[in-house]
Amino acid sequence: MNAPKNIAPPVDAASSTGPLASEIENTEQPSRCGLVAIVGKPNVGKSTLLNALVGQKISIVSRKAQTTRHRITGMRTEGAVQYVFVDTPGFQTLHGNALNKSLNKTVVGAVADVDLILFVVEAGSFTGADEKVLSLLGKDIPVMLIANKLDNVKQRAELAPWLKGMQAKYPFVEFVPLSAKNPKDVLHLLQVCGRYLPEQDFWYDPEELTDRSEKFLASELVREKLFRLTGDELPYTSTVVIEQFAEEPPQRKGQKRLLRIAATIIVERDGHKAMVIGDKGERIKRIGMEARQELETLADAKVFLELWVKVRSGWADDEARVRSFGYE
Ligand SMILES: Nc1nc2c(ncn2[C@@H]2O[C@H](COP(=O)(O)OP(=O)(O)OP(=O)(O)O)[C@@H](O)[C@H]2O)c(=O)[nH]1
Ligand SMILES: [Mg+2]
Repeated sequence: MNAPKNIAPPVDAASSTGPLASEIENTEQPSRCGLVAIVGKPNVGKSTLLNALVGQKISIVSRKAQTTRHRITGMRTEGAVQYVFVDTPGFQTLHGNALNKSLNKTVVGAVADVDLILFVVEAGSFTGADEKVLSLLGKDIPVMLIANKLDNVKQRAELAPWLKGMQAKYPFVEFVPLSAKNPKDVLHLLQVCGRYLPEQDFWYDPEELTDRSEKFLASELVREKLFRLTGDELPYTSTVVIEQFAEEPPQRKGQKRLLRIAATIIVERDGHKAMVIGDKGERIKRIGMEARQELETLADAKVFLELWVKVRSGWADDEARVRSFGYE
């Protein structure tokens, strides 16, 4: 087994020795640029980590599994280094329906041809679902173990034997226990990732944050609010389709452009539809309001957002429907 090059110190020590943003910036060096895929089982904090690494929320997050359903690219340029991070859906091991097959296809596609893989688990835990994801990773791309949610580990000393056990499972190039919610940990990880990127010119304009369109972000924000404001049953059986997306220039100088959006929330049953609409339409109103406000900030535009709900039973089992709703 290859010995790991580095076992990152526990988070407290890492925080105090972590680099400052100014230390990462060094324009004298040749430019580096590369792809870093973030993979793991559902709900381990991959999207939270992507957003923290990019420094802007571009991938939706919820406490429920199966939040991310697409490959989402987020860029960050610091000095001579351009990081291109790829968030992926949590790898599904439970139900083999058409939606889950599509999610897994996205994961498998995303780990090919990258420069580095961040394999995310919850610190101190390694289940069959984690094992399944690890088995998808070949041995020719460097893989870092990211032990996330370190803030949930009360006894830090217990992590050392767990990390040792992890060494035996795969020749990880680095072991990084961290909390995706701790900015110092994230900056430390960013610096470590930079070492694995090849010397080459940037692919994107340094100002760019994502390759995803405003239309896509709009549908994702509606889905996030839907996930956050409804019960546990709904997420697995719902999706959002943008029916209309139009951009209008500012009417007068000093005003913002206007995005006129109509979106349909697709659910599987009439009972789910009632759940989304809520008492006197309260819930759907709130979903729309929260999604609109966030999109206005993200897109720096005025947004009109109209929401509808439709029942399409069995859509997640129907391959053609799954594709027509925008999944791979
Ligand atoms: N305590 C703690 N919670 C975290 C941390 N990182 C993420 N979370 C929480 O974990 C939950 C799942 O986060 P996500 O980022 O949506 O996880 P994911 O792996 O992208 O999930 P899927 O897209 O469904 O596979 C959310 O409630 C996050 O707030 C962390 O470092 N500490
Ligand atoms: Mg996610």
